[in-house]
Amino acid sequence: MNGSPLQKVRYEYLPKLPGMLRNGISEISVKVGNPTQSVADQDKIKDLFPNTYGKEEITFEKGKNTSAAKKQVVGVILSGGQAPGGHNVVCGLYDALKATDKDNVLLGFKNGPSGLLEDDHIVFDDAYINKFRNTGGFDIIGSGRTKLETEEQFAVAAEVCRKHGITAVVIIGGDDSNTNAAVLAEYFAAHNTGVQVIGCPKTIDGDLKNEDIECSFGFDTATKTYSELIGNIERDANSAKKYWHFVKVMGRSASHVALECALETQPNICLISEEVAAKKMSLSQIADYIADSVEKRAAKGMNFGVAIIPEGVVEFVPEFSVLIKEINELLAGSKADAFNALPNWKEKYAFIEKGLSAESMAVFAILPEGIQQQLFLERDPHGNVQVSLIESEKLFSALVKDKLAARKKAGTYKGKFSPLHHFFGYEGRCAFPSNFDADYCYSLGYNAFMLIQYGYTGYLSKVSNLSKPADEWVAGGMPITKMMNIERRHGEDKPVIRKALVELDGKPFKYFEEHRDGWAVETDYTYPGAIQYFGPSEVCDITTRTLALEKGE
Ligand code: FBP
Repeated sequence: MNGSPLQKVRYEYLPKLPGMLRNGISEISVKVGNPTQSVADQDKIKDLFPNTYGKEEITFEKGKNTSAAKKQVVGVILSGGQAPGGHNVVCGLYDALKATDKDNVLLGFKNGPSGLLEDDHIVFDDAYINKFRNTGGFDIIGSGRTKLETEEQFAVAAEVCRKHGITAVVIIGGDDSNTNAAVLAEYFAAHNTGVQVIGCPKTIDGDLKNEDIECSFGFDTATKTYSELIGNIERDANSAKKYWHFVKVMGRSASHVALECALETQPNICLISEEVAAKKMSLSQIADYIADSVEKRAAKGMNFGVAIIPEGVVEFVPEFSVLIKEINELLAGSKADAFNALPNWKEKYAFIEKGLSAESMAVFAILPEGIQQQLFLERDPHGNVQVSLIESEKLFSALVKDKLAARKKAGTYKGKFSPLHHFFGYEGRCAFPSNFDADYCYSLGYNAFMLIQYGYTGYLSKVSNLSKPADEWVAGGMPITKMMNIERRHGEDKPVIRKALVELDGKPFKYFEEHRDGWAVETDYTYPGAIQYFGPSEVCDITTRTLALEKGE
């Protein structure tokens, strides 16, 4: 088989399953737990999911397999952004399906949910699957962000399933995709299609987590990859002693990725968006907070440092989100054409000055020109500012530079400030999965098939006790409706899985809060190094600091 040396040996890696799934398909029985109810808005969710609501939590255990013998034709979909380990979910699903009956069939719908709607699929076989074992990426079938959410789409999906005799669909995705998996399961049940739907929790962002999902897959590998890079940068900073590095990390709105990287690397600064919102911090206050560290370190002769900036932070700065709303309003509909027709930035600036409130203009005016222009140029198909494209690492370093210039004038600061900028996101999403993600994902896929085989629908493949060695992991399933509540989305009440932001009273943040003042002025960097695939278990199999702290370890 072709590939790099690591790729070849990773093909051979045998992922570890939870103890109760290790004795072969014939030795997996089901323990049915208590009926469940949704985390909030029980009556409304029950009304919306009459066929799938309130089902029992289930756990697999060692015992005689009592599931009915039935030929299974399963379709699998990868949905949304890439996350390391996705291939192994497919491999685990395939292996369990084939071990149950070699005539079972696994179809992979290509390029995300649209593959199901367009009936664009491949049929997996050993030769194809084996090329993807324990590798990163989603290129086994591709992924996409089409949402499966309308009745028309569900009807098309039902027809595609009928055509191929599909008995179950597995959707591997984040909170939205799993919400949609629950809605699809309900539709299939209500229309007596006989097609089951099972979800699997994916996203590097770590924001699909709750009392049932300890972590989404991919978070471990992505944060280890970013932490390796941040650690390397810290060592460079501590060697050269001349740059301040501003590192933006992916993670969308939540700051789980930034926090985990901070716990792994002990940088001088790490912003946490959820704290910025809770304290209603302004851009100027954030800049002062960072400048304080720069100044204190400079006073000790350390004109270098590392600051981690979470991708979504600017959305959490109250004055900035007002500014964004006003800009969206300013360019709504045909007003955008009038703006775009203006010949140069000077005239555009005058247009903006006229249209924004005095408060928002004051915020706009302190932004570096590059960022000001980004706010007006990078717009989504609805004409809204694409906040995720804002180069917040450059924004904050520019604001800090201004603060330091003022402090220099006042005579309080005498150092040198040379900032460098980095954005780590795509670098981590397709890394070779860590042993943890390789094992977790394979288990999720294997387990998803057991849920199918035992006839469950509207369930999420659940593997828990993850901070312990894999043989102590607990495999089972949870009705997705249990994780749902009603939220306002696009002006309508919708049943959704709640996004998990960083909890400011949670143990990971508390640990960070306790230590960060020291990290800000000292140089207490830790260097995680590259992910290790072979070697002692305490080096190779350990998962995140976040999970360890959450579990009180
Ligand atoms: P998911 O939520 O789909 O898992 O995607 C995560 C993510 O990597 C975010 O961290 C990031 O903001 C976004 O995807 C980037 O999206 P795209 O791949 O479309 O550039």
